[in-house]
Amino acid sequence: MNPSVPQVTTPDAAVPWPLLQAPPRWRNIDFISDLHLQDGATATFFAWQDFMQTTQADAVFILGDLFEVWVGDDTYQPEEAQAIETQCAQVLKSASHRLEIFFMHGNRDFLLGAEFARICGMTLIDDPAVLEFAGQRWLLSHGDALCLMDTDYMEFRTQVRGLKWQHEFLAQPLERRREIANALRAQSETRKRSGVVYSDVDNREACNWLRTSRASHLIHGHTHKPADHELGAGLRRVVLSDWDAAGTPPRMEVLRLTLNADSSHHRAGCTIRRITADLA
Ligand SMILES: [Mn+2]
Repeated sequence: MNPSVPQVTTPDAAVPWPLLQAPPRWRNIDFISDLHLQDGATATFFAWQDFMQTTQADAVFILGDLFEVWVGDDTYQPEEAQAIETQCAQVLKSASHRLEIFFMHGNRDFLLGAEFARICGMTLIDDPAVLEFAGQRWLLSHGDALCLMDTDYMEFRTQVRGLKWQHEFLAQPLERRREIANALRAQSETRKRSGVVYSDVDNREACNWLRTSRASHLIHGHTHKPADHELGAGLRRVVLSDWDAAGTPPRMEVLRLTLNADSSHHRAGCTIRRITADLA
């Protein structure tokens, strides 16, 4: 067994989610989500590429929606050099030689499969997953599974995360899958324009998850509402920002955990910071 590779274990029956033990050599861990990369969004792609090439972190956790849409690993055609899938695969693969990359599915890219992850040199992790770092537990999630008030979406989510739906969807020709995905995105755009108020993460359920995993912090994305919420009883919900490097002001934020210089992994001690990607 290679001790430099993080081990995924389930240490006790009480915690139903995978536990990821950070190796002792990790000093910095970066979290990003909701980049929504797609053909044409070049400013955000280049900002992210720079970040992946230069970050000082030992590990990068991508907590979902790296891609705006993912309709199957066969969208990756390496001979299509300009396609977003090809460009991202190159960035991930080259970064994976100097740091660990973990990928959690978002609601846009939940069909990203083991084969593409392998090509990119990244490790797929479940949603949620528990990370042990700096003597603490950190609960990681994309966040959409916690938006309980949006009952329509929760129903849709249950359906599309099921094996039967995924099997049937992936059996369709690529062009048909792209059409379906475009129709779904158009529907979601119409809903957005109609001024519908998007439901947020349910704090009570977030607390339940935190207590179940015996973690103090939940780190998630999805809502595009970066904030640090105090949930009481020492529990916190830390929300990542989405990325838009062409926005005013540009959004390209990284959440970084840094082990305090005087602490070992067995004693609590790390700082949480939000930094812009070009300073990571
Ligand atoms: Mn999302």
